[in-house]
Amino acid sequence: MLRPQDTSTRERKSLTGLWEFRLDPTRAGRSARWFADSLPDAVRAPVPASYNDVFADATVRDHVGDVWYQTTARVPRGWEGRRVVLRFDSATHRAVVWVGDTKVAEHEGGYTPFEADVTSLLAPGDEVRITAVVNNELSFQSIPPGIVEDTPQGLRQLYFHDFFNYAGLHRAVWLYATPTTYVSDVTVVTDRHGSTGLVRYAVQSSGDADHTVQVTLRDAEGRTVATGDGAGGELSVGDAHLWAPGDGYLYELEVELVDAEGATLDSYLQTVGIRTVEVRGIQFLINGEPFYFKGFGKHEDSAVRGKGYDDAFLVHDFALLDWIGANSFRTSHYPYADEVYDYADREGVVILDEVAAVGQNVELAGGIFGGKSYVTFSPETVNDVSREVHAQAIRELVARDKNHPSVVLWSIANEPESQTPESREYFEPLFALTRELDPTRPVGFANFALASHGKCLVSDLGDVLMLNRYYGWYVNTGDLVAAEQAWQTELEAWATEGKPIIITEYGADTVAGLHSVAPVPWTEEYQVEYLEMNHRVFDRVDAVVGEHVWNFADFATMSGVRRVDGNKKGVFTRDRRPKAAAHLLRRRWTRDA
Ligand code: GCB
Repeated sequence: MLRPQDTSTRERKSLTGLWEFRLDPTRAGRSARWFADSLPDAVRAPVPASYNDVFADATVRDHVGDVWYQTTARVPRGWEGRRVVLRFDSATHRAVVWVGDTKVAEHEGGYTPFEADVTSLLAPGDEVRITAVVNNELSFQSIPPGIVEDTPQGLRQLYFHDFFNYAGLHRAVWLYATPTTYVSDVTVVTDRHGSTGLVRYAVQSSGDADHTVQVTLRDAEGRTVATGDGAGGELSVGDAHLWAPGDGYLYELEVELVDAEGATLDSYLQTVGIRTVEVRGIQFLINGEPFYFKGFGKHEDSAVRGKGYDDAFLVHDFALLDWIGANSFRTSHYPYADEVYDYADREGVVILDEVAAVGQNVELAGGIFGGKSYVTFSPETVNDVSREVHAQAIRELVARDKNHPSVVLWSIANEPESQTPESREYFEPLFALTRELDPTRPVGFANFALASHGKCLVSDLGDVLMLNRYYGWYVNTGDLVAAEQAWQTELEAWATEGKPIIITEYGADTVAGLHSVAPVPWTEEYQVEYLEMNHRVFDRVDAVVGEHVWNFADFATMSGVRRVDGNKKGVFTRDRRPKAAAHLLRRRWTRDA
């Protein structure tokens, strides 16, 4: 799905700011048609932000069900005769949207955009009412899954993943205008032959006007380096400046629809990083060079705004990644805001892009969170309907992120049950789908400890092995000697598979400022020794091609006996101050720089 843009033929208007907002605890709003007028009894809430923590009110924080957002916007007068689209960059976890009294969109899944052509509902110069009902309930048929319990005290949301169920309008909302004959999709795939870069492009367009497609590729200085005609083709760039980790060099492809007189009907700008990605034997190659992933599993998480996108945190987090010597991160455990990928493209930071399938493992969650026991994959729990929701989430992820050079792998789940025949049956078609949607990027999923080597029935479907392991934390707690041996043994077993291994999680909860002479769990000293132990193990196994510490920063979770004000495995605190481990990682990750 293309982004809203300002180009010579397109304009966009951001609708971020304060919206009218209210909870709907009795789910009255849909039948009472709250969209049809000013939202009754509303307060004001920021967009983008999770609504949970902005009010000093536990009822809002813990609300289960519908909330309503409403705003009014003036349609620019210059948009006469244009196609006008309303776009939500996300609504967590699902939404229905009305313009005036007309329902225009309905979307399932909290982390990908959706939009509606609203041209016929607005007149340029007029004010228009936009209403969204956003629902945060998780069920076995949602990604991620959960269970809503109807208790005498009200609805309670249980879920199987370890981050707070923040909800609301987490990202920008836009009105944008395009010509009525317009570019509707662009796909770019890059390759190289010697020093020549190849840019294969495919353009889709819609609308009635006769047109042809012209493309112009410009370098970072704006010089034209290649041009092409037609809806698809291949451009050659002599002596190409490749996109590479640490060198986010971008070309820009201008896609134009041109009429018979040569006039431009529409112009869309697509950034292009020329690079290749390949798994060969136990290596992960970017531009033919072995790449070693250094970085983190992250979260979109900060105080007050929750999962709300924030420019300042974007720039600051990338500055910290650079400071510490990280070259990559995983968008654990859901697709992040578009702006994050744009920034990674420009900074030359590598991304493992993950869909929101986290917690399809009720056995694990039952143990960790004290929930009830269920069977993960069954007709009553994660079933064929869930798989279709999961498949759609993968389609939307690939459609949104396919052109980002920073994205080098699709991660189609985090720690699902993967040691049962049912799990293999569930995942086989999803791997096939992802490869069909994008044959150019490796596919994987993050494996969890109970599906260890020899037990996991899904790992062979992936191009790389992605392991989340907590030797020295959840097992061998406090005993780093035993942990080192056990970890080494398991890793050597995985190495016999002949695939590259990325350690996608290893970490220890650490309370900033808690110190001890002896390496005692929860202290800063223990986190340092824990990481050092892991690094010794990784450095002894050739197949390990990357290490992503869990987590970049402390983050909010649901309450529980194992969580003190959230998950404390951050190398930075939630407000992004370094723990001692940050300095250790900086030494390790910058030593060859
Ligand atoms: C995991 C999960 C991650 C948790 C982490 C932990 O394996 O993938 O979401 O936050 O462990 O800290 O327990």
